[in-house]
Amino acid sequence: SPSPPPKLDLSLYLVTSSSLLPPGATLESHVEAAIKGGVTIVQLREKTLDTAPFIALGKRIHAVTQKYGVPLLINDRIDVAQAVGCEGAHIGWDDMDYDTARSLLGPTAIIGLSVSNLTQASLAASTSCNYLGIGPVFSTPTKPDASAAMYPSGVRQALELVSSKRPDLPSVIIGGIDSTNLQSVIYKSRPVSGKSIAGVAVVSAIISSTEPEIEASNLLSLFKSPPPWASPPPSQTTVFTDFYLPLILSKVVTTIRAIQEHKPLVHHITNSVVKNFSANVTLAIGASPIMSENSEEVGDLANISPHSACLLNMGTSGTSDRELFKRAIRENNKSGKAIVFDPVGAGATSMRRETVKWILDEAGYIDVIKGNEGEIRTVAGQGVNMKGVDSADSGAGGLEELVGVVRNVAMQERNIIIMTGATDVLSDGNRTVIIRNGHPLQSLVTGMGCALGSVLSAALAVGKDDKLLSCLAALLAYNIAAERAAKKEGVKGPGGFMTAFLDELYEIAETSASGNGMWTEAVK
Ligand code: 3NM
Ligand code: MG
Repeated sequence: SPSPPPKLDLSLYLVTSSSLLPPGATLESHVEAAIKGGVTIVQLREKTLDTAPFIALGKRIHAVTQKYGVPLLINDRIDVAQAVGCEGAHIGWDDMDYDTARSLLGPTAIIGLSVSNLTQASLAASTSCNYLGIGPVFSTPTKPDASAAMYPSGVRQALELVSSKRPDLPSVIIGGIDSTNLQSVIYKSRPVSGKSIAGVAVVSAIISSTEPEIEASNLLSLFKSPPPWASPPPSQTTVFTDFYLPLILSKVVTTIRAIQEHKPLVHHITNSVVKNFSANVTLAIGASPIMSENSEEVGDLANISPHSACLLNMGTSGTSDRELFKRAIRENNKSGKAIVFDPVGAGATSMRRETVKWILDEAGYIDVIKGNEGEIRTVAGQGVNMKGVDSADSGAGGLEELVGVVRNVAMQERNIIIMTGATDVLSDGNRTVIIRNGHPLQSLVTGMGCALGSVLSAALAVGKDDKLLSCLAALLAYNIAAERAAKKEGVKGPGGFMTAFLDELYEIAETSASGNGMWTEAVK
């Protein structure tokens, strides 16, 4: 009996566009090289070809794909697919309807449908099509007339909807994907439950490349490997109780000891108000600060040491420097170094709101976002009125509501969210911790909030195994240093408090390193 058709492998899906080939290249040789590099399925998408040359090209490309056992699909044109005799077709919403296409191509043809929004996702999942192409993830010059960008958050919603209707239906994502953003898109689009992405579809990343085989091989290996920043997800949802306190306190000590041992580099891209204080805080905890806003060196800084992290603070003029932000995020993503993002004054102006949205949607993966209530609400997409960049801490909806906001954003961004205030809330989406340590004087010293980012970065630079616990350790050390400083003899206000705080942070670092007991204060 004939062997069953091979399982559909969508891992690396090449969509063609002859007009984007580099000078001198032919589509046949380019497709062949890409298949050698790892392309698992090919779609011939040639929008400007007349019927006869389209069929002729289809036959030539089919000869290539058949040599490697890779399926060939035709975009839009069911008649061309029939004439070529290839494995199927990909159709959009302006093309022939699915049922007619299926009846013409027969039950064994591979038919894929485009999905650009939730309505289409729902309709497509109610057909018996073989796969979905979800996109555009980002807006792309390759398809200027495409629908609005969905971004990873929109892709995830579509995947969740599809999973609930047709759990067996695989999806690929398309639109603006290349080797610099592939892993963060996959990571952030992963549905909370249900089926993950079956593959990535690209046009320009491979077609415009002068090294299609190398490019395809690189894209496939990026798709197949976990991203460098990923830590294994916690095995279960944990409610921290006092039962965990000894574990947490020992984590504080080991984290600070590791900072002392490795002296991690904290690359600050931060605002001009807090540079000096942040550098001093970084030194006091035992790490090594560098302040640089030069995009030429962010790559070197991300690779200079096995222990480093990058703090991105959106204050003052840095806000508009998207090129710098993007390079810093992507370089640190690539080397698996943590990025801490402080969306200072996020809700204050439309420029800041847009920058935050762009960072989350497009720039790459952010490990930790730390901000006050107004800033985190802005990150959550809630409209908030912020007058300045000082902490708001209104707690308008009560603690339970704040916890909900923090947990939801963490779940959505697949990262850690820290909302600071008189009560700090941190969550990785699964585990949520509420901390009440600290002192009111903290809000009277400028840079106290920003410099927490420095200590978080230092902790993450040495503790990637459980990032939530590393952040918790940093937050506790920071707030308990503040409590001790405020109680210190002679501290009458913000000025004395500021210098006493640096001393106490230093003291905590030193005593942790020497293994002396330190936690006589209650963790609240
Ligand atoms: N379809 P590139 S986006 C062919 O959203 C195509 O359905 C899209 O090209 C969709 O990889 C797109 O060069 C173009 O960005 C993707
Ligand atoms: Mg179409």
